[in-house]
Amino acid sequence: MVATADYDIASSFAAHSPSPDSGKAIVAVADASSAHKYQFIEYRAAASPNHHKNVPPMVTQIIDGLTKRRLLPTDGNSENRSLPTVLLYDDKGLNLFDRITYVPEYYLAECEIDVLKTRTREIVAEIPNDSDVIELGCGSLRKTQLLLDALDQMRSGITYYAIDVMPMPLHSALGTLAEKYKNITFVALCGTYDEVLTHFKKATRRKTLLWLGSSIGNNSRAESIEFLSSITDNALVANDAIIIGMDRKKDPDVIMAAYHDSEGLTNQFELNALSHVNNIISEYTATLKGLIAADSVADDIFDVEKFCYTGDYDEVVGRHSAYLEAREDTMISWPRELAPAVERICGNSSDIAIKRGERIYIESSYKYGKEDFEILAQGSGLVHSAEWSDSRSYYSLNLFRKPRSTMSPRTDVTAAKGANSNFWGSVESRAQNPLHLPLNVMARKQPSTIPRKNEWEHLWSVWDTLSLHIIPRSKLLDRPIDLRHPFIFYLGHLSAFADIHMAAAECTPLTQPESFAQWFERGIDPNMVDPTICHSHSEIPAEWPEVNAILAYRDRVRARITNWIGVHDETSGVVPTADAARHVWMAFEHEAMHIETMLYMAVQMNPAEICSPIVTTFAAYHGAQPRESWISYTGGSNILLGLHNDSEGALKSQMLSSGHVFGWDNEGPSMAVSVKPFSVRTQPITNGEYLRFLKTRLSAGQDDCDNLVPKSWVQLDECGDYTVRTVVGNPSITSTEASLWPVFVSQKQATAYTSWCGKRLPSEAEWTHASRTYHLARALGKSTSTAQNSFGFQTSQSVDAYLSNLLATQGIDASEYTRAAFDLFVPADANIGFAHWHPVPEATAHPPDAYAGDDKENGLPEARFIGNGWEWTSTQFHPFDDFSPSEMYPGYSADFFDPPSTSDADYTHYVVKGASYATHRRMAHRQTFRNWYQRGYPYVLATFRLYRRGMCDLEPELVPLV
Ligand code: AVJ
Repeated sequence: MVATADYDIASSFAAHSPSPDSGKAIVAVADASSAHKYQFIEYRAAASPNHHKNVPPMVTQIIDGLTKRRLLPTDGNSENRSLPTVLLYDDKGLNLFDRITYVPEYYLAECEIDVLKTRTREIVAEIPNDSDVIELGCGSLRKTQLLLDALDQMRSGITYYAIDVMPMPLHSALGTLAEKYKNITFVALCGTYDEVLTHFKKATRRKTLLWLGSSIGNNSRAESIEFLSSITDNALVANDAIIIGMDRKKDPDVIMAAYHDSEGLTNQFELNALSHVNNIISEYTATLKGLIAADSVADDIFDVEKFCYTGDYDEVVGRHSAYLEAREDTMISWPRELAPAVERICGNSSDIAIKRGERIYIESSYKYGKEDFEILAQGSGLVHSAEWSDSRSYYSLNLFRKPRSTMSPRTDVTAAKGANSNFWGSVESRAQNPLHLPLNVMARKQPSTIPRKNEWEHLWSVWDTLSLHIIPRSKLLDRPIDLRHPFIFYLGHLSAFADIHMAAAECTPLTQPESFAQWFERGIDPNMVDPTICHSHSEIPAEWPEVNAILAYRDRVRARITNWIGVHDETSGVVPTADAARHVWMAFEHEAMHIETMLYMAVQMNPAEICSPIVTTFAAYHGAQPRESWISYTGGSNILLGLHNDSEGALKSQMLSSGHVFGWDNEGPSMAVSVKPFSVRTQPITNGEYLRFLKTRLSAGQDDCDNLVPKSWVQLDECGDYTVRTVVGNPSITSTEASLWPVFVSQKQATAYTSWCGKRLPSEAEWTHASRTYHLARALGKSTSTAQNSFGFQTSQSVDAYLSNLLATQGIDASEYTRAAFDLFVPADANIGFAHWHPVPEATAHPPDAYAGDDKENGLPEARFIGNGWEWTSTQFHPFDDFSPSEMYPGYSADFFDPPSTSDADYTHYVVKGASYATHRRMAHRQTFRNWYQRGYPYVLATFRLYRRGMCDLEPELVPLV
């Protein structure tokens, strides 16, 4: 990790102290001339006594980098010698960099200052009174002061900490600041981030970390995730925030100009690293000779004159790389005194011949796109909760918060740090590769055939947040949805259901008390039209057991699960039977589904009684309308629905095979259907659009309006402004981003809307075909670079035809994918698994970014079929042909199929597809997962989008009425 914000070479020399508290000395700096002081806390471990005998780490790194050629992170296939980036920042380098921040081409500095100036109120709103603000690195006074000005005026009780490995920059910065801001307490922390930051874990005050200046850009994506992960784990508690300055992906010419300024400052700045190397080496050689550095004869290893600076921008990766290139053949000759060290590091100490044109890598500057913010957040256990950017969207400050709990698996960066991975997971993991797709579309990590231990732990932490924090103890007997039991039932239900299936998997007795398995086995879902109609369910006890007794039971069941997973873990080699694995999967997905049920029940509580799981601010909405776009599909006659290889009967008594995918009984057996040409709007109907529909109906004097008001809304006043229900607050539909969220309604309400505008809901088959085709085309389009793929998506083309072309470039027969139940290629920034605790604006509702780095070159309109909300279909919930109910849980689906003779008008349950923000990632990825609800059920996190028959281009009148 390059020590950053405003760098210091010494970071690399600093020793790492194992315990943050060990070498700590508090030195209060008393400036005699002033009453205003700052505290100076020393965290650096005392220099080790035999330090001088060892080769300094920086010298070692220099030798190592110059003697070995490496594939640099994400650098394709060119191997280069390299120098540590931090070498750019000696005194001269710092000065040059400071001058760079004033040249017009280097827009980053100006943009950051612009953001700090224009968005001050929003930024300060995120920093509470009596909290700590901690800057990583000792920031430039120019921008730090902008923030401190505002904090000084608008906040009280703020302590500002600056961290640096060297004392001098701290003294000079804090000396000035402490003098200027009487309202703020200043503390200097001297040490590496590792040394200093753990100190804050114990702090009781709220805190906001600042990592400004696009310093993050010097680290590869994997390094950034690794660094932020460790901050999340070691320095942050729930609701703490980190604000990171990030340069956005944009027009490559703009970026190239920033790193090749006309005044030639960047050139001097980069080349200065070579002089810095010369200084470090000759200083060290002098100490070996026993001379004082100043007296030594220069032993320059580089002939700086023979090098020039070159840089290039990789648009796909989003990274500028800087190199020092030899202008003619030259030698790196090691001083004699250094020979033993060089020999030890690389095996021989001969001079290095550098050929003309060879490039030595020195620096990367990574740029970020919209999707990258989410990948970074989720990969490091954070929630991306705000972006403040300048008017051109060139640069942004991004606010990330640590949530109380998360279902996002951390990114495994070990693989990504390897040399040749320029793909950082913008498509999530998938189960199989039945189409033999190119490896770069495949995720690094395959999902396991049984749920992993950490996935269970994620489930449990989210469940506990929901059931024990969001819903206060005093409300556990409440019943916000009268078609459901009180909350407390579900507290017992999850454990009882899991226990029954674990007992079956292990052929062992139920966990004590066994009565819990009876009372809590099955909940209720009565018919809404006739509530006396209800499937069989548990008899509820006269009085609910004590909460603590239920929690103790929960813990015993969890221990049992942990134990089973430990025994059958992938690495253990103990393979379970397919039956046992199915029981465990049922327990897992059942629990995941109930998290969502509990969430939408909590959403229906009195908002004043909900304890928010994370501090969230909703962005203001300025009235920009969603950008409408439609895409078409040709369809076909042999499109397969459902999972074909998970027949409970056929797998009985077999061992679980690797790569096996679990599905519920209603997902099989697979069935071929045909789909006629159709078109679909790329984004679902938003709250804003639905509100306009409602108002139109009202003004037309329609009397069904009460039934049309979504239960996901709360009416504020008679004038008809509404807010949207979430567990993190109730944002207004007219004045916040909630206007651009998909609306959550019942299927009846959805149908009222579609018929009002002359469209319809999709069938299950259409939805399935649309989503899997689209997301595969999208992923493949991204991975096959424009070079290979000279054709882009044509607006008049169908998505399936476009996909066929793409597949053909890979030698894959297009008909294959309509027959395979592979996991969906869910974009990594999909709002699933509580990436956010609320919906987010539909991507296409944003005005197009200056340069989003999206699928621009391929021209495929952006759409998301997965995440935010489930989607209603027009398909009645019937079994597939030859369905047989699971023997392990016979009523799971069968209890909800209406009798085949039911007339369409009376049909109760309809299929819902996709995933909401509260849906577990595993289920969100499984294209065959089928959900169902009664069509009048208004509480589910389900939205809808418009479909119509035929291709868009054949139907020129296809302009939506809204
Ligand atoms: C200080 C890392 C933000 O990468 O843009 C400026 C350094 N290098 N010109 C960047 C830099 C070349 C800068 N950062």
